[in-house]
Amino acid sequence: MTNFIEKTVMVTGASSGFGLATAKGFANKGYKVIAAARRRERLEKLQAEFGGQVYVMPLDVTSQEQINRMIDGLPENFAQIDILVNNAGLALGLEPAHKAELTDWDQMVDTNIKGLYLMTRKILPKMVEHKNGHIINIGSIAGNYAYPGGNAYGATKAFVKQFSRNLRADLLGTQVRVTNIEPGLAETEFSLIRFHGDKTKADKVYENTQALTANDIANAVIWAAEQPVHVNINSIELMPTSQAWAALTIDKIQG
Ligand code: NDP
Ligand code: 8X3
Repeated sequence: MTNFIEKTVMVTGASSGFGLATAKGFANKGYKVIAAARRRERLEKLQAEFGGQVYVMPLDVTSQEQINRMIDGLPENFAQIDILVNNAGLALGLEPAHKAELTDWDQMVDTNIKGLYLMTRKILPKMVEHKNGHIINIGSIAGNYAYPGGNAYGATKAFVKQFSRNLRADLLGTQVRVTNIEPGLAETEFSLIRFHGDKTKADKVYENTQALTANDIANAVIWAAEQPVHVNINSIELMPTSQAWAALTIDKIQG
């Protein structure tokens, strides 16, 4: 551990991927970290690495009751959250809309939209009261560009984009900052979850290419957080060099 900065960052989805890398990145820089996710045992490993600098919060962000109880129950030395990284989220399925599972859509909406706004609404008032805070949301390029099978997932990330912008409009004059990080292809457990545990299918997504890493996203989050307080990074869209846009497609009548 390096020098201890008296700032507290809360990261949701800190048990894997971007969230884990972000929690570690902040902890390595000396921040106090509240690590939240459903899988407590993974969070405990993080705590074993950093000790009392990390507070483990077993939390399902879709539950308002859990959010209220956990945030209200924070020990005094973690109670003032300076930075909230709303990272918990997931994609489920890559089927076209007419074949998609409604339960998958429900879970994506409950986590990526509702979980994100419940967390924000709970933590924001204290930030505004203290005239200090930073909400960093993890959106996606899927919120900017349509792709086959992106249907509800991309729409949840479009929500994250516009919610982030509208937060900025509401928070003008409060000194509270808002940033939307929009990554492209990044290798984490994301595809394993998307394909309901099918590892062969998940591995294929990252095969023969160089995707972004979780650390690349953590670096973007931490960079945005560490800009001087008069600078608000509205959004960062990042892709691996190996990813770009495709042409629009046209359905031709077969002659
Ligand atoms: P991972 O699957 O590796 O991590 C997802 C994290 O979200 C896990 O820690 C998981 O923890 C947590 N999570 C999921 N549901 C809940 C819930 N209900 N309550 C609390 N935590 C939850 O994927 P990534 O790191 O890749 O994904 C992180 C974010 O980045 C997501 O919002 C995703 O949409 C976004 N993203 C990912 C991209 C990619 O290509 N990987 C690109 C662009 C955006 P647990 O299961 O323990 O609760
Ligand atoms: C994750 C990136 O392109 O798989 O948000 O939707 S993508």
